[in-house]
Amino acid sequence: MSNHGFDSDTVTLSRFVLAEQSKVPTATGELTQLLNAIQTAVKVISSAVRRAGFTQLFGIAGETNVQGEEVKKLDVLANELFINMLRSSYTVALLISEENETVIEVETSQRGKYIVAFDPLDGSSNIDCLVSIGSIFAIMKKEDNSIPCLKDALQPGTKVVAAGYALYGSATMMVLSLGNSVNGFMLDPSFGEFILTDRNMRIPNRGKIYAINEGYTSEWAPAIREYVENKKNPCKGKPYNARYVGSMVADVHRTIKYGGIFIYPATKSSPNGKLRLLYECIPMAHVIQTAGGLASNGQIPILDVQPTSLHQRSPIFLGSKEDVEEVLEIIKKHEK
Ligand code: P6P
Repeated sequence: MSNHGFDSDTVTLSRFVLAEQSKVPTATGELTQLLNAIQTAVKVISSAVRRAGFTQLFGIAGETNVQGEEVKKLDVLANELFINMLRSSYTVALLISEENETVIEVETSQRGKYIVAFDPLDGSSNIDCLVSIGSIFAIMKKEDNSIPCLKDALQPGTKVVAAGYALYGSATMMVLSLGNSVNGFMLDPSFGEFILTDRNMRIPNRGKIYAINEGYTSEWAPAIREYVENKKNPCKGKPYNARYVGSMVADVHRTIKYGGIFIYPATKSSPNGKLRLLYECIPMAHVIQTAGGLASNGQIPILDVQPTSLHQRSPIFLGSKEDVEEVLEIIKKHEK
């Protein structure tokens, strides 16, 4: 008998998180509430990203569209959505955003026990050519009852309780790591819910793809040049494929699905790399490590790095365990 094409027992993201919450006797439900707030922000961003082309949402802030309405840049809209949805979830004590120079405070009456670092719309420079972009987030706990401040934001990735991203690609997908497993949820626009499509995502132990911006080859350290050369002209085996979207969420998602490595190294012009530690490197490292891969800054695991400032950058080597170990060995060899 037809179910009219609908699954009468579909596992939505909300249902999945509730089920995970029920496994933790001390759970208060705040994390579930927080993740639902992020879900709402992502659903609106997804809709805005898909409509951007028609209503010139991606225009420069301050312009008006054909209806004479004030248009906001998509990343301004995305940032406001994350802030408003999270503040009104009564689950967060402090917010850190790629778009805000300082920490974002939360009214005392609205505070909860979590801290969220997020990049509301990463890769937004790609929106005008319709390349996939994403939102990235990491969730930590406020460790004490003091007034929330900068020190609460500067926690190492080992303190992250949940992390994930939304990918606004050919479909909109949320990938969520709760520390024990990574699960992927596809947005079904026909009824506006994220449906579990990729249960317990695991990254292959080794891949055949390397992702790095080779435009900076002249600025790389010798170890990076040696590694990339080995991928192109290996002493044995076949060369790797080169893939680089230039949108971190798209490059990382492909790396989890197919295996391989994503690298944004230190360069002469960016001696600490370009990607931000708190809301790009740490969340992606949490997802990759929970999925069985590795994420390093070239010296130590990304999750072990002690942040010292909100917007600090970090080199990142992320992906399949054997691929990351291979580049780290070459880095070590060059340090001798
Ligand atoms: P480059 C996008 O601007 C971004 O922040 C990341 O999403 C992406 O991985 C990186 O920068 C691309 O940087 O220097 O290769 O253009």
